[in-house]
Amino acid sequence: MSLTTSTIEEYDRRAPTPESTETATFALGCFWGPDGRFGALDGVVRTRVGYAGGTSPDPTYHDLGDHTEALQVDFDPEQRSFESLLNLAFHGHDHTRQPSKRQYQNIVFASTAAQADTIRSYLDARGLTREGIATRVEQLSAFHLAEASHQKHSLSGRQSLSNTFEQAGYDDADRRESPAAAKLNGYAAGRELPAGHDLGTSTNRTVY
Ligand code: MHO
Repeated sequence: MSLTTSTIEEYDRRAPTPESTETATFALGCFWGPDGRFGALDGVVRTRVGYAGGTSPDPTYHDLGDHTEALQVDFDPEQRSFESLLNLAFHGHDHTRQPSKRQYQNIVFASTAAQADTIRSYLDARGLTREGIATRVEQLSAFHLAEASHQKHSLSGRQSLSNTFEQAGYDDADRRESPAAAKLNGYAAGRELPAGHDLGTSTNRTVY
């Protein structure tokens, strides 16, 4: 494993710009897990965790109000579809029941009319309706960023990886929005990174 500051900087420089990505928002229980799961995927460029689904104006981790822990995924529509993310979201939870705590409920958000259509046809194709499932299907009204300590949480547990971001001069917001951090957070959470996105995590082995 040889992560260097220039590996991070170079990866982030080459990543699709925020203007060329689309954003999907899901609430799937504690947001640490899905941050790593989705961040590791090919075609997912940036991730961030926060609070959504409620009306309280200023939620924090210790005072969520009526909000739920949620994840935002910026994806490159040329490499990955909203539907594939939706499919992963549905495979990552039980749509027949909700945790009793609002903090951990499952919500599929639509932020555009096209996403709302995709959600409707996804459910239709499976004989489901938004009223017939426990999972909430909602229009996204606001996404409130969670505290820096919750962003890329698995990555924070890997001192040597985390230090490299610091050495590269990344502040909390830079790290949160870093495409390299999304991938390395997935790696730190135990996910395999797609070819071309391993950032030096896979050691080259000589095959005899
Ligand atoms: N019980 C977990 C939940 C954290 S998650 C961000 C913990 O505190 O370790 O809700």
